[in-house]
Amino acid sequence: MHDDVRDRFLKDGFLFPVKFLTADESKFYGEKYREYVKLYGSVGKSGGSHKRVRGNRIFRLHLIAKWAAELVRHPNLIDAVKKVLDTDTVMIWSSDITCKPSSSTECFGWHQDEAYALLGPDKKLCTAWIALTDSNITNGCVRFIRGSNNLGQLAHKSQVRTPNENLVLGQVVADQTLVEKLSTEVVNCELYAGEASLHAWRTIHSSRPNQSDKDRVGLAIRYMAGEVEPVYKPTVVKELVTLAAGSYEGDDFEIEDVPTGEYGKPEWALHKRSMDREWERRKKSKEKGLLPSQQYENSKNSTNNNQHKDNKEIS
Ligand SMILES: O=C(O)CCC(=O)C(=O)O
Repeated sequence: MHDDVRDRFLKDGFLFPVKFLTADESKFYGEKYREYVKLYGSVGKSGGSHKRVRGNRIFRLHLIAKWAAELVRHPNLIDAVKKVLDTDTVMIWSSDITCKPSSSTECFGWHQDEAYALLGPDKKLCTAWIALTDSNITNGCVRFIRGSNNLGQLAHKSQVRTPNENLVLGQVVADQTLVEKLSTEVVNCELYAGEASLHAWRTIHSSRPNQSDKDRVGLAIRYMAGEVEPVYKPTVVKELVTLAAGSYEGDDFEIEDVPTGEYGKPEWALHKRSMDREWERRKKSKEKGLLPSQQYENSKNSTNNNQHKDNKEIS
């Protein structure tokens, strides 16, 4: 059974639906999320009455509320993660709320999560996407390319938002022809609220705009096994991570405390410490030119320079 689940995950690059919550639990977590938005959400600069959480409040919800800390440690979910990562130690590198408001043009371009994290080995990391509302074709569910996790690490380029493509993330797979070639392997990950999907670190995925009249909301949790390390050593910045199962013997990460309350001073302080560290890591990685999109630009420039040099020599 254990091997069967992992084999399928390694072959396809995803697993769903993972039905890990009871109906009551699903209702409880949905209500908790809506309460969080009521308390900490805000309307956008352009006005309107639609509230959503923004900025740092999108991230690491599991540090600011006991209910979220329990959700990301749900035994059924952790069991599934242990199977696909083949590990007893499960840590959480980050978590983020992905809310697509009703009738919004927001979408995600085709990407591998690996392009955003600079962590490895890839088979020891995965994303769990928990549906806090139903997620389907109409409201822009996540889409996976079957088997793309076995294509290796792909170059990513930066892509800016345009009126036609309101991209939430700034990096997409550079070789869009490859993505088009694989269009027959695209699988829509439709989920009911309370279900989850798991996808591999190198699975190419994206999602389309929400064309429904209700928000589509997920909580994406980045899980990793105990042996995961930053790709670049010495570590750019030692990040804070959550221990969800087992024990951590390494020295690359610092383990975060577990929140005991809900949105109190100690919880927000815990959250701020981790977020500050994360932003420092993002800033320093960018300064050092380590982002995949920066490396892609550099490799393009050096190819151009070499071509230029070769031309010169020829003439
Ligand atoms: O929520 C979405 O539509 C996409 C999320 C995503 O790309 C991710 O969680 O890795």
